[in-house]
Amino acid sequence: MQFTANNLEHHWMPFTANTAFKKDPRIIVKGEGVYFTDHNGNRVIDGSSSLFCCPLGHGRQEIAEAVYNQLLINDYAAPFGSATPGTFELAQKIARITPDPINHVFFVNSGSESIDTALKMVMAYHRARGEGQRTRFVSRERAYHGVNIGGVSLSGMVKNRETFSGVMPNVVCMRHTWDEDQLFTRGQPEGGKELANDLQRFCETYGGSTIAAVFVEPVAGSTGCLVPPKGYLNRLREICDEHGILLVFDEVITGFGRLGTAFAADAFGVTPDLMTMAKALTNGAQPMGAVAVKDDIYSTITEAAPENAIEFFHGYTYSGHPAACAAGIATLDIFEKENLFDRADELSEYFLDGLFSLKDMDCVRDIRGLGLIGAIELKSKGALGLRGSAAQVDLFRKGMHVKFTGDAGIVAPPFVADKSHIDEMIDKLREMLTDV
Ligand code: PXG
Repeated sequence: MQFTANNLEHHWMPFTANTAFKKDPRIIVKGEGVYFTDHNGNRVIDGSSSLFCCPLGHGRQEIAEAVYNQLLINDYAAPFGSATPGTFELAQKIARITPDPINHVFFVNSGSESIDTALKMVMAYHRARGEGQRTRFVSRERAYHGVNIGGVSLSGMVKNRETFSGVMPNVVCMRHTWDEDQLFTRGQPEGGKELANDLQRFCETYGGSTIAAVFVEPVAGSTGCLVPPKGYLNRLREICDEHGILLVFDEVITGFGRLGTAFAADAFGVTPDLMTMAKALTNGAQPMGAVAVKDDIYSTITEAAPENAIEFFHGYTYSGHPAACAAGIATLDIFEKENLFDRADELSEYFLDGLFSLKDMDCVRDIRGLGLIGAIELKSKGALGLRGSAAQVDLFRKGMHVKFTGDAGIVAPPFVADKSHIDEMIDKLREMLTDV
C-alpha cells in the first residue's frame, strides 16, 4: 500500500492533527522487541511503551499463540448469564496481585470504560447502603480519565472537555499537585498534605455526606507525569475514611509494574476502594480493561438485590472477551516468570539518571519522574503545545517514538529494555532538544 494523502483520507484518526499527519505520515508497519519499523523502513525505538501498553515489548510469541489458540477453541460466547473459563482465571490472577481486600474484578474493553464502570459501581454501592444522597464526585485539575462521558466529566484537561458541554454535573476538581517549587524534582516532592486538604475543604463546603467518591491517578500520566507529593495520597485516604467517601485509583497507566510494584497502591502504601486498569493488562495485544474492587463493595451491591436477580445492571458485549482473557493470562504469566515488576524497579534508577542528565539543555523547563515513567517539559514557544508537537515529529524522524501532551514529552520505556536501549533513548532526546 502506498501511503499518500489520497488513500489516508478515509480514516479519521483519534487524538491526531489529521490534516498535518496525512501530509507527512508516520506509519508503523512492524513491532519487534523495543523497536518499530516505519513505512520508510526506518527503525524507531518505542520510548513510551506505546502509550504505556507494551512493557513486555512487541511481538511476544506467548501472547500471540495464546490468542490464536483461544480463537480456535472458542472465539466468543455472550458474557451475560453465561461465561467462558478465561474470565475466572484472569480475575483470580489479577486479584492475587491487587492489594487486599481488593478481590473482585469486572472486565471492560478500555481504560475509558473502566472509569465509567467505576462511576456506576460507586453509585450502586451508595444506593445499596441507603446513601443515595452521595451524588457529588471529586476529581482533580489536569486529570485524564478517558474519553467517555463519565471520564470527560472527571477530566481536568480543558481540551478534552470544553467542546463537550453535556457532561455530568456535580463534579468538582481539586488543585493539581504541580508547583514551580518542584522544578526538577526526582521522585516525590514535599508538601502533599496541604494539597490533599482541598478535599477536606470540599467536605466543609458541600458536606462530606454528599460526596460519593474521589478519583485520582496516583501519578498523573497523560498530563506529563505529575508525581504525587509526599503524604498526598495518604491524606486523601484519611479524609475519605472520615467522611465515608470512596477512593478510586485510576491505575490505567500505573498498574502492572510501571512504578516497580504491581500497582501504585503498593508503591505509595495507600489502598483505594476501587482500582481501574487497562493497557499493560494484555500488553496492548487485545483491548481490555478492568475494575477491581474491595470485597465489601462487591458484597454490598450483590447482597442488596432480590434473590436470583441481576445485581448490577451493567456490562459490555465484549466484557471478558475470550481472546482478551487469553492475552491477559499470558501477559500476567510473563510478568511473573520474568520477574518484570522488580526489573522495572531495578532499571528505574538508570533511567532517571539518564533523563535528569538532560536538565541543563536550554529548552528544558522541567523534568519529573518516578519508576519507569518520566516527563521532559519544554519551554513553550508560541502557543502551548506547538513546540511539543514539533518535538514529537522531530524525535520520530530521529528514530524514537514518544507522545507529547502540550509541551511535555512522556517517556516510559518497556520493562524489557536494557541499559543500551535507555542510552539510545536519552541520546535521541538530547539530539532532539538540541535541534528543536
Ligand atoms: N485513565 C488513564 C489514567 C489513562 O491514562 C485512560 C484512563 C483511558 O484509557 P483508554 O484505554 O480508554 O484510552 C487513560 C488513557 C497520552 C495518552 O498521551 C494516554 C492515554 C490515552 C491517550 C493518550 O499519554 N491514556
